[in-house]
Amino acid sequence: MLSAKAEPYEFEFDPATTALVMIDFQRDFVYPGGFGESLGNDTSFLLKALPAAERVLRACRAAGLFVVHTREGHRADLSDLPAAKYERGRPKIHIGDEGPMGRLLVRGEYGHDIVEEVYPIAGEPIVDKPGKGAFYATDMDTILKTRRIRQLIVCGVTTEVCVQTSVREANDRGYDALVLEDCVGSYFPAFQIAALEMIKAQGGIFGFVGKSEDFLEALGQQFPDAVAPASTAAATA
Ligand code: C5J
Repeated sequence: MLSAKAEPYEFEFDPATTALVMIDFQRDFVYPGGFGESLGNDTSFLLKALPAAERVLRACRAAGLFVVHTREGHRADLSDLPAAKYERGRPKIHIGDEGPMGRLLVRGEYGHDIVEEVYPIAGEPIVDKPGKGAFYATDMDTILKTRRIRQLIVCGVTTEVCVQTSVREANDRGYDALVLEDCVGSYFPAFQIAALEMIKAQGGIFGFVGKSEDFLEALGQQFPDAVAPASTAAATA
């Protein structure tokens, strides 16, 4: 069992039963012209989470951890899009309308897909979800239980919406989740802080919060090569 510095206390995890969950790193959220911007948000805030999330993803791959990605989006015919979600925010451009990256939040469109920096590779399932939570109307729980996963390391966007909803759902299903605070992003600095506080309050009411460097240090106890910077790994190979 490895132990990573975290709040409210150390996060203990067994790499064999731990999955990295990468939530909604989609162009529609992190780039201008997508769904996030259609709701009036400044997307540049979310890009801050990408470099650390990419480092964690590379290390987890090298250490052999199971990796799962999620995407929020809808069927091309919008048959799984509730009217309430379509109308909410009274945006000028709605889900399903044509934008500069294709139809907003529609599966198969360029904007719906994951950004290159953290793009899934073979063996990493992508869970397409119609809602905010990774477990609602998806096979996420089946995928994790089939691999006997019990602990989750969580990166993604946005902190107070899809990340937090997914962590709450994971908690109710018996998983322990560690949210890496520098690997999650919000359009609202105040919500970033509040969302992370909520997770770790009351003794970790629905999870743990830590920093990527502390998680990587813990992972490096068992897999030193996996967390070594690329140049160091090459020099020692
Ligand atoms: C939102 C998400 N913010 N992925 N989705 O609508 O957090």
